[in-house]
Amino acid sequence: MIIGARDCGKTSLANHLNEYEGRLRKVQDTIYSKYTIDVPGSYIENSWMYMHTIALSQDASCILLMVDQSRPEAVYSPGFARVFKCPVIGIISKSDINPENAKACEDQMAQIGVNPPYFYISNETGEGINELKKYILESGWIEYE
Ligand SMILES: Nc1nc2c(ncn2[C@@H]2O[C@H](COP(=O)(O)OP(=O)(O)O)[C@@H](O)[C@H]2O)c(=O)[nH]1
Ligand SMILES: [Mg+2]
Repeated sequence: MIIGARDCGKTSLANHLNEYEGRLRKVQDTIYSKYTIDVPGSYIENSWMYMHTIALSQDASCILLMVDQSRPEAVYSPGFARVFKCPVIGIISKSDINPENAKACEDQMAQIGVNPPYFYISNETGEGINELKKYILESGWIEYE
């Protein structure tokens, strides 16, 4: 399950993980695909909607929690990551831009309660995507054909 603010790159990452090469769809709904649940950014940006994210996480084997390197303002409540029963992986997205924000993103991950290692990924250059896939596969949390 992929969570993060609007435009942080959730759907682009889901497309990479599902090996989908079609057009990038912008929708407000939860998108269930072969390997991913793509959660609307509004569920994260409005803390009163956290219950929806928590409910959806019942179907997830792990959470990919994204922080956007190009917009490092805090979007999650402190400690939010600790509500999930499944493992939470910290993803710092858009690693191709604003590298000066990397430290702020890692500080934010720690605030949210996500433990390292954090994965820097770029949907544009492909940086970090294979490493992330390998990490998830080797974890044994999901079956990936
Ligand atoms: N530079 C850069 N842009 C990205 C990256 N990932 C997504 N984008 C762009 O950011 C915008 C939002 O991406 P999208 O995947 O729809 O984000 P979502 O709203 O979280 O699902 C789109 O214009 C993407 O092309 C990335 O890794 N680097
Ligand atoms: Mg999206």
